[in-house]
Amino acid sequence: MAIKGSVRYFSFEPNILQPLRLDVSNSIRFIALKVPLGAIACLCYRSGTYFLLSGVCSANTITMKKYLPMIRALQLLLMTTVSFATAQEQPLAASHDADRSHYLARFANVAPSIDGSSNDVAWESAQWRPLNNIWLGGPLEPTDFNGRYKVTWTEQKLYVLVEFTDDVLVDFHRDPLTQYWDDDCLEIFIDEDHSGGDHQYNHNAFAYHMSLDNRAIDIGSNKMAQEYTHHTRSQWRQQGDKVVWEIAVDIYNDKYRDNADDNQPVELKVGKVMGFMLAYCDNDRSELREHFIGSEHAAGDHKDRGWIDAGLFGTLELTD
Ligand SMILES: [Ca+2]
Ligand SMILES: [Ca+2]
Ligand SMILES: [Ca+2]
Ligand SMILES: [Ca+2]
Repeated sequence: MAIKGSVRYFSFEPNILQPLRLDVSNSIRFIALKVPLGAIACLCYRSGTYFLLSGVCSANTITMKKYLPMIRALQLLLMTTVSFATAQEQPLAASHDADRSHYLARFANVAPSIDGSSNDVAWESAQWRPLNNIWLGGPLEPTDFNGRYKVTWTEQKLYVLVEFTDDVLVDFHRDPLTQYWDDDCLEIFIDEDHSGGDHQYNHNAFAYHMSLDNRAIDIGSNKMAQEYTHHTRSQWRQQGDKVVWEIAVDIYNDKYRDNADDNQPVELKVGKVMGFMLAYCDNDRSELREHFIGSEHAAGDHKDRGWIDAGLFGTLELTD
């Protein structure tokens, strides 16, 4: 017997099974039927990767206490299958955290002018997304920081518009390569092939730290901070109580070599899928940044890992 269909949880206690669902990638289908204790059949298929529990029994005749061993067995099997799927069939999905955002970026017939004004036609049809996940720091007042962003693209470049309120703008470290993350700065994370994975000392992905003086800094393959300002064009302006910041970014793949003179940006096309994420380091008056706010949800206690792990990035899909 094989069953395919939408996700179905045990109806009598969904909050028990919900955590199991959260443990795995969205792409792994999970199907559970009502089963009698002691007669559980769990099968994992290579194609489609789903669970099949066979048997017949009315769930409401089983007490929660009796059901727990089955749930634990299911959890174990679920995790085993996730590992199997990672290796065999789902390398992209399993390399990312669950529940990543998916942004559909519309093509710009006319590229936005990078001038700190959002009155370009290309921005009119682009969707706003919030920049509102606190990765470091306590609760945040909207006047301290709040922000949102849009993305559009041409064949040559990706364009990012960020609009935010930050009550105090600071650039304490005037050397762009020194403690740049403790000044106010906007981080743009790009993983050209949506591979996920480590990018701390390589160019599997880039994490451009855009400083208030429009420079782009990331760690190079020599494990030192490097300037990549030549990958970007950046301009922001204060407009009322908001900063409007536009950045154009050349997209490089993981073959990029520091100090080589023949690196070529990738040409962008409809249907291309990249890893993408934004973050803002907000410092107003402290030695270290006071808040770090990202566009993606970061689970667990260790939320500041986007600069190492491209699996935290969201998905950016280029559309027409
Ligand atoms: Ca503009
Ligand atoms: Ca602030
Ligand atoms: Ca990559
Ligand atoms: Ca600030």
